[in-house]
Amino acid sequence: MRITVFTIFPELIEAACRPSILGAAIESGVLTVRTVDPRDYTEDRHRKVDDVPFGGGAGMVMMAPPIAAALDSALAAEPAGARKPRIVFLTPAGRPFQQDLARAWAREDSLFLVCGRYKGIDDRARREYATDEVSIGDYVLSGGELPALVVIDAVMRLLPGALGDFTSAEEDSIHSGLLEVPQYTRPREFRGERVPEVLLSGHHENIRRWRRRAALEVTYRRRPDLLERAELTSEDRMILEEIRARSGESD
Ligand code: 9D3
Repeated sequence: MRITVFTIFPELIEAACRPSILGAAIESGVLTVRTVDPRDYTEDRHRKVDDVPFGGGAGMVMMAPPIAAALDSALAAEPAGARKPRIVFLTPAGRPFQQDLARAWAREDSLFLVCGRYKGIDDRARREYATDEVSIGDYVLSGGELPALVVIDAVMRLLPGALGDFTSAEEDSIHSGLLEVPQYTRPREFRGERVPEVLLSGHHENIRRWRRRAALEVTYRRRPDLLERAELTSEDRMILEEIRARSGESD
């Protein structure tokens, strides 16, 4: 897969995408990340990429022409006959980026990630090019670069062959929309707290059941909204009824 990040801070993306940091996917060549700097597509002496907003207001808006020229150049450089890249604009007004999007995007050949700064990007660039628009959450950042890295990390770990010991099929079955179960490693006792006995038993079926119950319990308590979308078996539903009944007793 090829990911192209459009940013006026290429060093920020490149530093984080060094093979030693982003790991196996880049090292093995399954993923290549490159940057395109809209500043290199300006035509004025000052290489200006932003300007004051029409209608007034504080802050600067990224101009459409340098971004458009950068995108046109990268689109023209795509391999002949390749599938069209998704052109993703990172914006606070985008749809929430979630695991289902990461899964879908991991199947693409080429992704363009367009980062804004300041007060965002001239809306005409978005209307002309964006195939997708995503936000990574309801908090204000200073630009789309960290969100782009979040997208890269989430997609990268789903690429076939990216993680030696973890396939996306496993990810789907293990994750299934629930929160993670508590994990333990040595020592067996830490400040008087012992590791749950069942995990030391070697009884795989009991361990599987304990973990499933723990995942259902932690999800019920902290993120009950996730249970509506989770893939639940009839056994899960029975366990949940029990958890609900028990939590009702203690209220
Ligand atoms: C004036 C209204 N602001 C929107 C809340 C404008 C604005 C603020 C911050 C426009 C861009 C930005 C910079 N943020 C991003 O580009 C961004 C972002 C974010 O701030 N939070 C979560 N996800 C994302 S994706 C891109």
